[in-house]
Amino acid sequence: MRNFPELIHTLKESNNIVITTHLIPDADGIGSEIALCLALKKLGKNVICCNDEPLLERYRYLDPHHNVVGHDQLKEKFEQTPELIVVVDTNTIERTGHKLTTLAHSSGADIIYIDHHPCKQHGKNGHYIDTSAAATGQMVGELIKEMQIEIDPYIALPLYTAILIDTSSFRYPTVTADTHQLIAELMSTGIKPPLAYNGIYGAKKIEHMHLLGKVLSNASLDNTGSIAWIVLTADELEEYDVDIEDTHGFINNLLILDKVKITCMFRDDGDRVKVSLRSTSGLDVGSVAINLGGGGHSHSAATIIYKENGQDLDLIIKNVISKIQEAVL
Ligand SMILES: [Mn+2]
Repeated sequence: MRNFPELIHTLKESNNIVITTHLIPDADGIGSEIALCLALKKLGKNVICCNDEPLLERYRYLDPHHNVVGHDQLKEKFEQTPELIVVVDTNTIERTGHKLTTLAHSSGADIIYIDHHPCKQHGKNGHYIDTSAAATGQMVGELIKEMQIEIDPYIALPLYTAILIDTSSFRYPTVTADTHQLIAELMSTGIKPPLAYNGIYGAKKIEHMHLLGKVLSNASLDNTGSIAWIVLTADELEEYDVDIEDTHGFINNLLILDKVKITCMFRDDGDRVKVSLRSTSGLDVGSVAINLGGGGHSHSAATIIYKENGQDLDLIIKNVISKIQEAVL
């Protein structure tokens, strides 16, 4: 729900502002917070991005002015008590981690959520929740435009990257003409796609490719040919020395299969299995994930299944695939 006037009023009335995002942040969370931070600085605000942990090396190109700190560095850079905490790309304070949750409670700051995930805050005054938005980065871009703050290349690159990553390179049904309109405006500041694309997708190690090759060579298809899946184990991650973060995109490789409507990735962590789901067909994997105890968007969702009662990985896969078949085919 776009409630720009109230949101903009709150932003303009506040001076000491902390922007944060969810734990283990992705480029949408990080890009959105950096862009909003730079925009609010142009209004003369005392503002900083503070996450549970410092920025990972791979995202530093988005933050040349060092506006993002980990919570433990906050005091050095930001002495004031925040009046306002803006949470982007998630919609509960708990998802920002216990350090930020404690800060929110102890400071007594107001909290605003800017997010595109389905949630309880939907429709509540003051927050900016749009579950149809392709990325939080798109929402932040539209907010910055509505505030008539000039978008410069330092704001444009994190927003471009946020939208690129959350749409898996513009391939989901959530991508609209408005998305591309904003992308055009971002590019007109002079930023170039390779900078974002290579920063996110073009910085892998050779071990990453070897693991991807192994995982893809064992990809499976159900008997209808419309559901494809891959399996990744914690042992393989260790063996190939690949970061979990680097494996999130593995599932996207399945989306190129002819007639495939839904793709899954099962990551066996030992005592539990993380199940990621993607859809490029308009079929709703979000409700499938909810049925399995998880959640997410209609095109991208996930859940975690614990190996209780002796359930092994094969049984979990079989159950999940048949649940998907029942739900959407
Ligand atoms: Mn997002």
